[in-house]
Amino acid sequence: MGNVITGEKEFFKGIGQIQFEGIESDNPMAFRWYDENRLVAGKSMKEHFKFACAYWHSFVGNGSDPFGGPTHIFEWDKNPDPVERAKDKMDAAFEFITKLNLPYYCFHDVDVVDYGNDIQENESRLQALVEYAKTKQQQSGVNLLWGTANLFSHLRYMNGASTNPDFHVLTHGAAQVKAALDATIALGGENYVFWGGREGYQTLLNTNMKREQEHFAQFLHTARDYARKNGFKGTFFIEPKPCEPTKHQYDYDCATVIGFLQKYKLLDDFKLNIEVNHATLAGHTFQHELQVAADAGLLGSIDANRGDNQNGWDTDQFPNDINEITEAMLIILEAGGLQGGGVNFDAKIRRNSTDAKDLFYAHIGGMDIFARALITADNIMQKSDYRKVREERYSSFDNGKGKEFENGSLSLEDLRQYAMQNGEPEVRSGRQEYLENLINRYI
Ligand code: XUL
Ligand code: CO
Repeated sequence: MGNVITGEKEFFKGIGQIQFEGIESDNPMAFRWYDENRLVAGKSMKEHFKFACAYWHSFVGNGSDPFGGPTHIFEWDKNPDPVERAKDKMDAAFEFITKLNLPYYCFHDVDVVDYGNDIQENESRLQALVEYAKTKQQQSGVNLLWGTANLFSHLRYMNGASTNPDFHVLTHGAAQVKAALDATIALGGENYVFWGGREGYQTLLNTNMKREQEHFAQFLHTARDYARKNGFKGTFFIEPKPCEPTKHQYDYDCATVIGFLQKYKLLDDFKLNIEVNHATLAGHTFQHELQVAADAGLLGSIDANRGDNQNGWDTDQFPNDINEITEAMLIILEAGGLQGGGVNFDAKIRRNSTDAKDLFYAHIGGMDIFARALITADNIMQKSDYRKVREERYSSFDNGKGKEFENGSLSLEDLRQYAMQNGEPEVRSGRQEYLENLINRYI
């Protein structure tokens, strides 16, 4: 366990460091499954997950929604000076992160410190906070999983940033990405994320989709070149999302992004950051998106949250569905883990969750559900016939004519000949209910 780091003031008073107490524990402020040093499938839980706290939801998002203002009144949001206020917020952030023993955090530039309209002033504010964060990271051992730039909130980005029809707007996005990359590099950030906030369109009536996507690709190449030139060794992640805030986002889903990365020759530097609620908005399951990324060798990182089965928008709730996360962990384990990334809680407590403890409950629940899912998935892989059932389903391709087909050595006439000689195929069950029960048995 690392040290708890507080500033001059303690913000989460009366809450100590959260401990692992095991499944017999009745303490809601303890981990029941997440034991960072426990080895599962040859790696500690800490290494498997690389859990990260999302700065924006936990320390900036204040419970406001389109129908009402803030309900989360932050003690750290009081100082009138933007840099001092940002330092208070960072004190609160590192206190929270170290009390939960989270090994990582993630931020957008404007989460860390408020930006105005002066590029140089914004850069100097961010640099001041980077210096402050360096000390905090050293004291605590907490690391930056990824940095990013918010290219969607400022009014200038209402038509996108790198896909904006106005070149001038694109240059402001570039200035922000440069500063966010500098900050990520200075803090030893392990990855850098591009979520295409408003990179999409509202109507094709005013949109040249092809040109916008070319600009997007060129922008990514330019940012990549800058970061590499300045010593960034980490991975860039694209985070797919099909819609919201724009009607149609260019990074629709994993398959779309993989095609884009291939077309614009970005596969050497970019992988995917997959978010649960973005997957479901795209009409997929989280598992589907993970599998698409894993099959392409691009399973980089995860934004953990969940949607709501009745609501069609990005509710960003904390994960709590053991079946969904167990199925996800099966895919992640089979893929050999996440490539460079971790599990970032891109999730927010509800507008009416107003106790200081609520943010702790939310993260404890999320970490425990992943830990329990990992243990379950590993048991399924080790002890059950899960893999065997799946492999046997394809066994007709393992040898003989099936293998020859896979190798590309059979013609269409050869295939016809096989069908003629062998008559009607046997009826074979897909055994879905058997497999669904198997998952529940191991949970
Ligand atoms: C928005 C979203 C973002 C990205 C980072 O839906 O997921 O918070 O994760 O820009
Ligand atoms: Co996200």
